[in-house]
Amino acid sequence: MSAIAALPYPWDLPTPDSGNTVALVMIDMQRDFIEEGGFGSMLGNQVSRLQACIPAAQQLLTAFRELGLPIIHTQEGHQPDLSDCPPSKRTRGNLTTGIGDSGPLGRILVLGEPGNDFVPALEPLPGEIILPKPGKGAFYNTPLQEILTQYQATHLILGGVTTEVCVQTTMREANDRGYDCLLVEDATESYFPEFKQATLEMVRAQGGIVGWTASAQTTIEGLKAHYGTL
Ligand code: C5J
Repeated sequence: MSAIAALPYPWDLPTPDSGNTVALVMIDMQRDFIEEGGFGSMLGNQVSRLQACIPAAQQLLTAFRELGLPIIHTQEGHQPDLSDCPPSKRTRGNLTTGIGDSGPLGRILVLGEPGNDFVPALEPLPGEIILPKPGKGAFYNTPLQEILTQYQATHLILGGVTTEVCVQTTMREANDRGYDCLLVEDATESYFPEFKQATLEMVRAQGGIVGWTASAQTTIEGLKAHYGTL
């Protein structure tokens, strides 16, 4: 049995006296993916689909804030001169307006532009880490591992968009680096429902080959039971 009955066995949280902790990694909850006029819609996606995961993502953020646990918000985007954007990324997707071009939300997928900001409901609070990242995985070309080491994080809870692209890539990178990962099912979303479903199934297959999944409610109950405020 898991020490935390709510969470999927054998996923477990570090004990409060171990010095280790669990961090929330909220992936790319940005206007560029979730609102019309950004990168996601320029690629032809129905971006409103992603809004479904905002309430559960908010609940997770609230729980981590109440418990004083570390929160990292990743932000996919490129430097204004696009020096960190490989040409292969710019040429994908039959775009008329592509990465670096001007769109309704400013320059597409460029750091500092309005479209690259977080959706208002999920704005980071002071003290929370904002991690710009040029790739799909949040460990690629970022200081994420050093940040997690400073926090002594051994366990990661993940949410964000999109499930099968940046969320799954980051979860796989984290798994290879030895982190125990839990993906929160209703706090993540995809433009393609079948890809989301497949991702949830493939990460927890084979006894948790990449990690585990649970609902936001189950996750928050587990966190609060473990860290003390239920
Ligand atoms: C994509 C992401 N889909 N955050 N980025 O390009 O998943």
